[in-house]
Amino acid sequence: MTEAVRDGGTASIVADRDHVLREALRRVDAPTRRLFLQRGLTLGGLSLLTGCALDDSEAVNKILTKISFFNDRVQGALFNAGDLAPTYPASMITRPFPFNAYYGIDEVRHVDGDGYRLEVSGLVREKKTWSLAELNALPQTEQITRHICVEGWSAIGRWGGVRFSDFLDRIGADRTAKYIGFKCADDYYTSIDLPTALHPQTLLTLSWDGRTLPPEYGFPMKLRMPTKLGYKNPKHIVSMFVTNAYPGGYWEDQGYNWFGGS
Ligand SMILES: Nc1nc2c(c(=O)[nH]1)N[C@H]1C(S)=C(S)[C@@H](COP(=O)(O)O)O[C@H]1N2
Ligand SMILES: [Mo]
Repeated sequence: MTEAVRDGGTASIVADRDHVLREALRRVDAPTRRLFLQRGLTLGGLSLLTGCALDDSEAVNKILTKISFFNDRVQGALFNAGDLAPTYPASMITRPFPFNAYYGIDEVRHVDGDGYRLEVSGLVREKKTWSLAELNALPQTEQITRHICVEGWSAIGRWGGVRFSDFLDRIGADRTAKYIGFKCADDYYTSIDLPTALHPQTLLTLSWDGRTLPPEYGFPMKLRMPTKLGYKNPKHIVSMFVTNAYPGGYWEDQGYNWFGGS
C-alpha cells in the first residue's frame, strides 16, 4: 500500500490522478477525447470544466458523471440529423442474430400481443393508447443496419416498422421537447434526445427479418436506431412519454453515457 492510499482522502486522490485522468478519457468518445487532449487534459482543467473540487472520492465520481453529461452535449452538438447510418445488402445479415439483455435468454419476456396497448403520454396532442393492429396499419418501412453493443459485438439485422418521426407527427409530439422516455415490459427503461427521435432511420419496430418481431428481439415493439449503441434501443416498449425532465435509463443511471451515439 502506498503512503498516499494509507492517508486516504485527498492524498489518495492525488496519488490516483493518472487514474482519474485515464478514467475521464475512457468515459468520453473520440471527438471529446481529441478536444480534451488538444487542450492538455489536467486535473485542474477537469475541475474548472465541471465546477467540482477534486478533494474526495465522491467528488471524483461527480466529476466523471459531469464529464459524461458534457460528452452528451458534445455528441448532441455533433449529431447531424441528415447523416445516415450505413445500410447493407440482405446477404450480409448476421445469422443467427445475437440476443442480449440484462438477463439470460431463458428469461425473455413474453408479452401478450392481443392485450398489448402502447401508452403515449407527456407533451403530445393525442394521449391515446395504440393496439398492435393500429400500429401495423400505419405506413411501414424497412432497414438493414448494424447494431453495435458496447459489450464488444456488432451484428447486421433487418427491421421493419413505422418511421418514428411519422408516428411523432401523428401523436402531435412537441418537437421542441428535450427527451422521449421509454418503459419496457421488463424493468428496462431508457430515453433519447429529440433530434435522434426525428432522425429518418429511427424506427418504431414491429418486424425482424420479414416476420413479426420475435420475443427475444423485443416483441411486440422496440425502437431501432442505427445511430445509437445497442443499449439505447429499448425492446418490449409498453409506454413512451415526451418530456423536458431528464428520464435517464437502466444502464445510463449506472454510468453508461446517456447520448450513446454509435
Ligand atoms: N427491454 C430491454 N431492452 C433492451 C435491453 C434489455 O435488457 N431490455 N438490452 C439492450 C442491449 S444492451 C442490447 S445490446 C440490445 C440487444 O438487442 P437484441 O437482443 O435484439 O440483439 O437490446 C437493448 N434493449
Ligand atoms: Mo448492449
